[in-house]
Amino acid sequence: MQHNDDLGFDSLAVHAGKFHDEMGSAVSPIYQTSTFQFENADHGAKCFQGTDKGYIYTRIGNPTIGELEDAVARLEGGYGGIATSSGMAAVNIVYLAYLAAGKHLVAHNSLYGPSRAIMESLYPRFGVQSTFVDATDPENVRAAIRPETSLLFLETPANPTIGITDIRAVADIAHEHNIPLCVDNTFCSPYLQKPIQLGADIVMHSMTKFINGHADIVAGMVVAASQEHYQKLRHVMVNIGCNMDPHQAWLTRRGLKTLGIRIERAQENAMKVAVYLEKHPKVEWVLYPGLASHPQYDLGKKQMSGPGTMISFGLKGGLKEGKVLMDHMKLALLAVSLGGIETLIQHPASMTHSKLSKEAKQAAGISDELVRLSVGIENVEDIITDLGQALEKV
Ligand code: LCS
Repeated sequence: MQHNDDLGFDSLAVHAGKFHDEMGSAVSPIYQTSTFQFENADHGAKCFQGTDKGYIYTRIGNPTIGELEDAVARLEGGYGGIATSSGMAAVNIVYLAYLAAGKHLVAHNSLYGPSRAIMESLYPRFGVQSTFVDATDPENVRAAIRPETSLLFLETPANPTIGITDIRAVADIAHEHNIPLCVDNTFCSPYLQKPIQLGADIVMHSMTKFINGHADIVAGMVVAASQEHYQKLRHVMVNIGCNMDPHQAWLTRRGLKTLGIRIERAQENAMKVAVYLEKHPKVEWVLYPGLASHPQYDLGKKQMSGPGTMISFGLKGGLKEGKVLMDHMKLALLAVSLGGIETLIQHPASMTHSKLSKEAKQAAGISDELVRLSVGIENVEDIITDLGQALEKV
């Protein structure tokens, strides 16, 4: 599975993973099948023993899903990919592969809500402990490590605080302690950030976001840097049964082809929107990795190839003002999720992070005035006009 790619990112995004099709179709067909026929009993036995690479059953492997796994793994520079039914399924197979009764997770305190919430509500039932720290200072990660720590987990930039963590610094700490590091690369996609090159052992994605990019799929991916990690993770996915469906994989593979150009356009828009918001009298602060005011601006420039399309900003006022803004947006959709071609706006305090206690919200840096914007590929003048008219109502 290891490749030495000399193709550029966009060329790989279009072509990587494509398998030979006897009909010569330009686009790989969808193998919409749950099971595969063996030629005879011996062939069946060899497939199960692994001495023949033939397909067996779609939960275990399928050519359409395999094409997507191969493409994303190559874009991330990893050994192999494991596609999952959702981003949360990807998070869970990483947790299940490396955590067990008596083991301990150290993670960044600002994660996508459920990635953290399950560590507090579900995993303690199985004897798993966790510590959440502000990993934007890697020394906090070092200080939280215990003898039983068996996984480090980061999200950078983090959802929704846009805090940036130094992947290389945390990977060095992880490896000093012989602990694997997983990075949730959802906010960047491999187009903007390659955690494996920075030392991560595992990368995961909600492909619901940038990789598919069209807001019509829920999907996840785990990419392992080595064969050892790959086998461990695939074993969990196959046995938990959180595999992707072939049709979902085919649509996601199609979306992936335009990842680079979608991000370029949305990122160009996001930069202009961020500059506009920073000057707006009703906006208290703006967090965007492309603005010099971002606290980890230099680190972002170093480890990401562009600032991305996600902006968080604080409205003067708070909860009430945030809701007024939401209610007056016309072009931007008032919706959760991110990374699609359409601009989405949401208010974490009343939406994605509403289940967290006040203290947990505070610890994760989520204030009542925080508004999150996922900038799309529309004409930027229209996005700015929309924000402008809604801000006037606040
Ligand atoms: N990781 C990150 C960074 C995410 O933003 C999300 C979803 C997930 C994992 C989970 O992926 P899913 O199962 O939804 O594919 N983020 C969402 C958000 O910010 N709003 O709605 C979903």
